[in-house]
Amino acid sequence: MSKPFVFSGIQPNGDLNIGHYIGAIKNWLKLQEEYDCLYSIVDLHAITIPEKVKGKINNNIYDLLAWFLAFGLDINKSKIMLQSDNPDHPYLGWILNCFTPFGLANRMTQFKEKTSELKETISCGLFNYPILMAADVLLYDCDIVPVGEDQKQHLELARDVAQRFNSMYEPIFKLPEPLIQKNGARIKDLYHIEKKMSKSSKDEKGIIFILDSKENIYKKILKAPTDSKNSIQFNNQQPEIANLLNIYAGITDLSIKDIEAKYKNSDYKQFKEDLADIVWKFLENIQSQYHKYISDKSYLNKILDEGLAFSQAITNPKIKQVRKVLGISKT
Ligand code: AQP
Repeated sequence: MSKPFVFSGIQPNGDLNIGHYIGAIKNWLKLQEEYDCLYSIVDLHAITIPEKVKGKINNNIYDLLAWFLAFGLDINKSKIMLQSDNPDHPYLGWILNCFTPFGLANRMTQFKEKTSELKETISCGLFNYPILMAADVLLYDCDIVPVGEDQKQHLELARDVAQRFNSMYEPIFKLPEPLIQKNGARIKDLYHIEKKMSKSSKDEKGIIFILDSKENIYKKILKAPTDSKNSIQFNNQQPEIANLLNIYAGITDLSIKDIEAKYKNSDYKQFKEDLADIVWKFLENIQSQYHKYISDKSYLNKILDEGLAFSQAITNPKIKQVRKVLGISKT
């Protein structure tokens, strides 16, 4: 492989929102122009909270794939694979479990947050999820892993585990670098500004879904809470306006400075109306692309088959190498 390798994934555990586009997929589109990219629908991660995906995961998988294509992932540049199609992922995941000190895994803040939310129903799979993520990236000798702020700690764990394996056996794993987008890295819920827009949000009025109707988009944006300053400025004292500016910048590619200058003499109403127009025009086009792709299941299956073949061509030899180094293969 001549170019640096990129791996990233999204869980098929709910409907995508504008945050997933601005924080993840938009970045993927740029990366596919420069790097060898493999994007994954990480369904083995999605089942770590089985009650959330029960009876829906199959549809979610195809939806996610159709959204990827609708946003512009180009299968001539990027490959897309379904994580559970390739058993090398959980295979290496198990091996890396054995190389992960419990104390290290037990430090993951995301698990602690989820524990307080899910209480006694929380699964061991969710505890081990960062180790499966380590396997996802280490299998491919990835150079770059685009992640959100909240995944940074998991990528550090992947590096620690790789280092532990490398120093104990042989240096066969490459240490991946995280790539975190600066602006718009985290789009917040319009109503709960302290939380990110998320698939698991229970209150839908603060989430702009990719498949939202025009009416809903206008309603959500125009009614989004703001402060009383009536000044369109990006700062910590105005988190709601800062969030709307991030969405505006994320969709238009204008800089925050340029948007602030454009709305220097405008009120919130004008700004929100323009933002609703911009978001709807963007999503209207994505939605029509999505409907085209989702109706062609054989095409979607073909993409996943190609993604699997591409992925296994890399991971099968890697697993062979891991087994050999560990001494668990036939001699
Ligand atoms: N609100 C957001 N703003 C910016 N980026 C976001 N991402 C998610 N929400 C936002 C990024 O999208 C990718 C999705 O990864 P994931 O599906 O593995 O899980 P996640 O980050 O946990 O997404 P959700 O929606 O919050 O799912 P739940 O509710 O299941 O936890 C990642 O790159 C993420 O940073």
